[in-house]
Amino acid sequence: MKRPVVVATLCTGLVTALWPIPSSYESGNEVLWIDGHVQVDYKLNSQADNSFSNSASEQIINSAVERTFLTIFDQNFVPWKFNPRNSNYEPDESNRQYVKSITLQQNTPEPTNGTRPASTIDESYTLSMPASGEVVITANSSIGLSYGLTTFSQLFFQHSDGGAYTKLAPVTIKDAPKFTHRGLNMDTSRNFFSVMDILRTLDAMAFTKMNRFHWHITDAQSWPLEVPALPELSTAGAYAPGLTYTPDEVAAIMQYGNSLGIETAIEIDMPGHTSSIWFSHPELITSFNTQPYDTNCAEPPCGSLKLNSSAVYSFLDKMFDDLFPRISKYSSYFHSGGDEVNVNAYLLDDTVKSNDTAILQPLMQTFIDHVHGKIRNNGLTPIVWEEMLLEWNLTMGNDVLVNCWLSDESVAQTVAKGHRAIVGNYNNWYLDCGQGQWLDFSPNVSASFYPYADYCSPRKNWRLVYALDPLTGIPENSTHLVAGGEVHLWAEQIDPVNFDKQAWPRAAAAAEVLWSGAKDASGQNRSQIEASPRLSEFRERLVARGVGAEPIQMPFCTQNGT
Ligand code: CP6
Repeated sequence: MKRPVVVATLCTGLVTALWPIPSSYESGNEVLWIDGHVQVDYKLNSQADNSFSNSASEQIINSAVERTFLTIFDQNFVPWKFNPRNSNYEPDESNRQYVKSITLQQNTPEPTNGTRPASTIDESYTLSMPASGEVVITANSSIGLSYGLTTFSQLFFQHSDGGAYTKLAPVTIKDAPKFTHRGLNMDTSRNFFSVMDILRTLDAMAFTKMNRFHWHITDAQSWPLEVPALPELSTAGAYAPGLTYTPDEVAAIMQYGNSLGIETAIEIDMPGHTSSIWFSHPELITSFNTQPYDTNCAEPPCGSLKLNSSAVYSFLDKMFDDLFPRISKYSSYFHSGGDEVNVNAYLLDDTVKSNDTAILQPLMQTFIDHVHGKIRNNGLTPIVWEEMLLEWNLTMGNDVLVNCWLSDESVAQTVAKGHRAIVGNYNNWYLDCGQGQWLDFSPNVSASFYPYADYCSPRKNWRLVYALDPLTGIPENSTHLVAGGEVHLWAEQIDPVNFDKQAWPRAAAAAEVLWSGAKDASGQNRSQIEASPRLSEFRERLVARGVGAEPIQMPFCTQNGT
């Protein structure tokens, strides 16, 4: 028996699955079917040679095309959900019009930045799908074309007979990101994640057009990174043999990211959050697991790199000389950490024996100058946590990106000092606490709706993520210094069992803010009411691709909507 179609206030019927929403999007209501054997042509509209290497571009294009068809035909089916795979919504099967061709046109040659996409890559694209079925996607880079194909795949729904169709032709899209830095921070120290867990996360990121993978690879609890020049780091510091990342695995992860348009910023958090180095090099660490912990660090086990030690500098040089040349093949960034350094730790540092900031601050300046010098010598751009700039008042080159996390005000202070900022305050964009759904029956909420006391409230849902505008409190003339933002998945209470449901679909809510901007065309905060069914459909597609994203609506909403 068919259920009657009813109109529910916050439940609208068939929507697109376009996520993030393109900057300009027009669609009609003609039906177009697609056949898995449709011709795809790639045209590089330039005489110019390019050293990015055609093979890298070709790999990006070929894998994007393959993903497009997999998404449309093989994975886009979620058996426990009914809409829009509900016959109520399926088009008449007679006289099918088909997509006739897909032309990918690259207007300019690939950026010439070694074997990886430049961080300044042009990610924009256009997509035209006339009702006659000749699809044209244009872009200035292979990543732009890949994004165009991702958008294209999101226009289609699977028919119950296994075919696929759109009811949205003709479609005209012109799309470009609002922010260049659209990231996700994954912590592989507190809990270990397999290479497959990370690759799956990169896939999900690319599906929502995120382009920076912040890999918080080490911390106080474990050191899973294999450094061949210092093998003892991981043999003593990993949770168990095998719970490590080999150089080949790190390279494979970074290269896979590049093929999806994602650059990886590896973070070795220093000088705090380093007590896992103690397992192999106790001589470099202030003390191990000092009690009571909260006078010495933010979270046990306490321990910092000594701040005035030549042994620490030789150790770091050895590590960087091994690591940086490998990183720079695939990325423009290295993150040197710098969060939550507790001055009391240095009372126990035999090279300092003081917690006086007047003594510590110049030592910290020397430390950051040394580390950043090494980073730059390898052609990489340094990233630091905000405390290095705003709490320690260090002088750093204005090439340094600042990872803000404490508040919106810290973003404003960072750009006021001339640095580029990465937004992601803990209230809105820390995703390691629960994401509960009950608010999807409520009106729009504002970014400050939840006080800090509710940090771990089950009410911390996708809308709180979506409501953050990265440009809050930023003067007009400084908005260009807001590079973008990141969501953070600290892993004290996350492991491979719950990672996907903590991350998704909330990370996608941030991804839309970062790609499309927090405000709509009329300058208002984007409507959560409009976004809800669209995100719900996007979530179904994440699940269909093997990502364990949480539901945000019941089938009731889309099944019985209009
Ligand atoms: N680990 C590291 C963490 C946190 C930070 N750095 C953190 C701090 C406060 C909250 C959540 C996470 N667990 N290395 C801060 C950047 Cl509420």
